[in-house]
Amino acid sequence: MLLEGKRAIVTGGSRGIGRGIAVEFARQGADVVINYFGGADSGFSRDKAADETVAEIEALGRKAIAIEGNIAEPAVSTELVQAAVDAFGGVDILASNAGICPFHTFLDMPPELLRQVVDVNLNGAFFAVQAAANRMKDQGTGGAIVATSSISALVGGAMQSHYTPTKAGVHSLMQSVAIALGPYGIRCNSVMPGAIATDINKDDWSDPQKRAYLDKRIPLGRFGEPSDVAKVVAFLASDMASYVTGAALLVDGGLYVNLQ
Ligand code: RM4
Repeated sequence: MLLEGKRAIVTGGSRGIGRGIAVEFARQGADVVINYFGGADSGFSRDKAADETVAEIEALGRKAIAIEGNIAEPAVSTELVQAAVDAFGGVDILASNAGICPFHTFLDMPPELLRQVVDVNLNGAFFAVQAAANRMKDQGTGGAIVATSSISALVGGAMQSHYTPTKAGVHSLMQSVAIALGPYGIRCNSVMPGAIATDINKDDWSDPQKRAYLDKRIPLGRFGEPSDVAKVVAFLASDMASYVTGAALLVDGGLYVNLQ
């Protein structure tokens, strides 16, 4: 029960790593507002994933609220904070996690696709952090922010030239806000997940050759699960990490260091 009585927001919290984080937060004793994207063009069955996540959290005996919205819109972050205040009385933890990676070749990258990825992954993180941090500052009791960066903040990807700069950006954002928010007792860190099997890379890794190659490259010998990342996020969000801020933690089974 690392997060007993804490009030958390998780963006991109209905599926993938975000869902893992939301459920782990609840398991550790927190109530959770999850944000999810279910717009008409999202291609995802809108209420199902969010409903399932809410049900999972409630089954753990915690409260959960699901709020639909594109995190690229600053108003969505304001709404998330308001929802946490109305339902739980405040915000202690933000997991800024919403992200997209529509794999695409570089030379013919459409400007609109680049803008969309930057808007969601980087600008969206900025807005969420800003809104949550203002509330935490007003509460006067500190807080913890953990962003989902990526191994892709450190290494490139031919099909991810729009995406990897946003993950480096999220890492950098956490470094800057760690300094800006330290005086308010708000800790800001990021996790850098490696190869975690979720919807975001389902198509990319449907190629058995690519999967077999990655399997070989990961020293721990397996792809990660959302829960592998979620446990680390919960740790960084908890008082166990009371003197950790501005840090980035790889959660990749050793993939990054396995260069040779
Ligand atoms: C990651 C990394 C993974 C990929 C995801 C979408 O940060 O590159 O391998 O599956 O992005």
